[in-house]
Amino acid sequence: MADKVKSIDQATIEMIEKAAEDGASIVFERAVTTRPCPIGDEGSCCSICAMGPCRVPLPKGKEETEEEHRKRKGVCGATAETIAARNFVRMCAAGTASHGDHGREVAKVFLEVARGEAPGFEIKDEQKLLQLALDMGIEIGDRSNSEIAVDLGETLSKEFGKQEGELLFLKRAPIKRQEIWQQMDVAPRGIDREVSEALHRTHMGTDQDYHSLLRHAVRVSLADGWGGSMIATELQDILFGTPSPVASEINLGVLKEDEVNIIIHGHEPYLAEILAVVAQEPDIQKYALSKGAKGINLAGMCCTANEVLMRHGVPIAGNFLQQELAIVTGAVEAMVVDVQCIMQGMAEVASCYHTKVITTDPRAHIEGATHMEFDSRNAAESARKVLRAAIDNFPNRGKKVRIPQYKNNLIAGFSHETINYLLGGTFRSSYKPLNDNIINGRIRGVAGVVGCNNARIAHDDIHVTLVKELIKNDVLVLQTGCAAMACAKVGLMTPEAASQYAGEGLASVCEAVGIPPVLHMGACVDNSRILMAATAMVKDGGLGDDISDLPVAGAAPEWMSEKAIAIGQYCVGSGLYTVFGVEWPTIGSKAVTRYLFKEMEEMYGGMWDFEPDPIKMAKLMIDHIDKKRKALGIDKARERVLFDMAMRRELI
Ligand code: SF4
Ligand code: MSK
Repeated sequence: MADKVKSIDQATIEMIEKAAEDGASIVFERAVTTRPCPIGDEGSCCSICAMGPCRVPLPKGKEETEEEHRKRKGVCGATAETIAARNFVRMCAAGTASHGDHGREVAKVFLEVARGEAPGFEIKDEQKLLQLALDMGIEIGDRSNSEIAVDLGETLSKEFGKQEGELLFLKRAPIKRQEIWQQMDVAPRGIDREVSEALHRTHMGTDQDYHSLLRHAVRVSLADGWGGSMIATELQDILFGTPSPVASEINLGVLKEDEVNIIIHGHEPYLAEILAVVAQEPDIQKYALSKGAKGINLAGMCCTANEVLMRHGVPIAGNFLQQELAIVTGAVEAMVVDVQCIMQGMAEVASCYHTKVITTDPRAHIEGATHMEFDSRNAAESARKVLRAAIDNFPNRGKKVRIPQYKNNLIAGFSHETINYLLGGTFRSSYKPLNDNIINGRIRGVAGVVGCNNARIAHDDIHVTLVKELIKNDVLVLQTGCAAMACAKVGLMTPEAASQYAGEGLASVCEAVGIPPVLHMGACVDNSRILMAATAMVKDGGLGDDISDLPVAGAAPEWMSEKAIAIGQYCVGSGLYTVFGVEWPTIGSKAVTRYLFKEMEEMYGGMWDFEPDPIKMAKLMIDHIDKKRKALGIDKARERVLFDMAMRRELI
């Protein structure tokens, strides 16, 4: 994409230019020099045994005949359908494994805290602890929080290795949804079991019917959304606090010229949580002063950023495609990383500047980085070591410092519980006011717009264009991940954005409640909050009896990771219409693509779609929302909506 726009974000554009001046090789350049493989792109390459790799691409430029289609086979006779479906299942399994391993680590730290073995942490949300314990059938009585927490941690830890039965959180879904999962035989048993079975099924010569493979793709992905991700979100909330609205800032302009800049990047929030606390210690502050800095400036990147933003208001330096660019500012003393979405290229970029890339997780090492392993049982000391290393690096800053002066305000912290409270008030916490405003047509529907950035397309462009189009059409938007950051950077996450960008109906509701038209719900694992919000909408009545009845749609317009595919598949398997942009990984098989895009709707009520153009994508989502409104018999209500002040006062 040499001649194409690389980003719509001015801070990013300036740093791409600076990288070229400084001779640093970055992702935007590699995306030009490393072209995508067209066969892998369509899911038509199999490399799971040493008789391959076998490539079975669609014929280019002409329709395939039956005879040609039958010839497309690997050495073992595997069809293009089997190959595309196997690749798809493996993506779902990798996504579930990643979120699952995150959830497992949270459960481990949670148990250490409950047992008094991790002195740096404590249980912050007692109410959520008790509520979740009750939901899980754990005795409360006059037992201490620690005793209850140990039982809860052990119960949820067992979800990973469980061999029989069903995941406990499936019971949170609407009854009708649970029945569909039973009928389709896709209710996951244990998180690890489904991942392991996915790898077995897709081993050479095992499951070779694409229907059966794709059914397991639902099962393993549900083990992400209603398993690993949900466990991570729930236990993190209890441990670190359930997010509530918090103001902060976003973009590379949050870095400070005269302070030690430390970026926390990755996904698991423990180290970031303790860094935020320890950075305030007088000794550490004094140490920073002794090295000539005016203070310590913590900023986040990717989903770790979302976690500490939601709970502490720590500013965000940028999203996925900005990680190397933060280093290019020349002002970052340490890039502290844990797991997932960390580009190896950062280590090479860092070698052009003074930045130390510090890996902290035993599961994720990077050649050329400094490894300083985080110890949850001695968290404060781990954090101090990292902070001292960053401070020691401050005097090494070179002359190549230039921080782009772009940042924007945002309000984040819209957990499922917070939305419930904001809409319903303290004594009647409920989604009913949201449902009522959907039924009366002021809000047309709800969209979840989530996922990554992708260097193959213009950074942030599709997110922002799509979300602006949705809110203009009175669709309330819920966001997580890097998608949320893209929209925050252009000011869509402030209450003022309602009057500026939203349609009259949505704006009137946002103004009455005092919320932005685009709500930040957290990190990628927090897409489980969107499942809970959808379930609450069903339970509070008036919008059907299943998630698939809701006027709701989902999208990951700039996706790139396997986790995004797992998220999409569990959304579809939970009844949601879900559109992806960039590229579609099964187009090498028409049958597999038809199964995902059409046949799944008959089975699960949700379906996949693909559209790279953001305006067309918005139209697809709005058409789906309108289709659901019609089925619910509420399509006429929107025509009657008028907004005088008296009506506005009655909105909530
Ligand atoms: Fe080729 Fe079959 Fe081996 Fe895949 S499993 S690489 S299609 S021979
Ligand atoms: S960090 S998974 S690039 S959203 Fe969750 Fe961003 Fe995608 Fe990683």
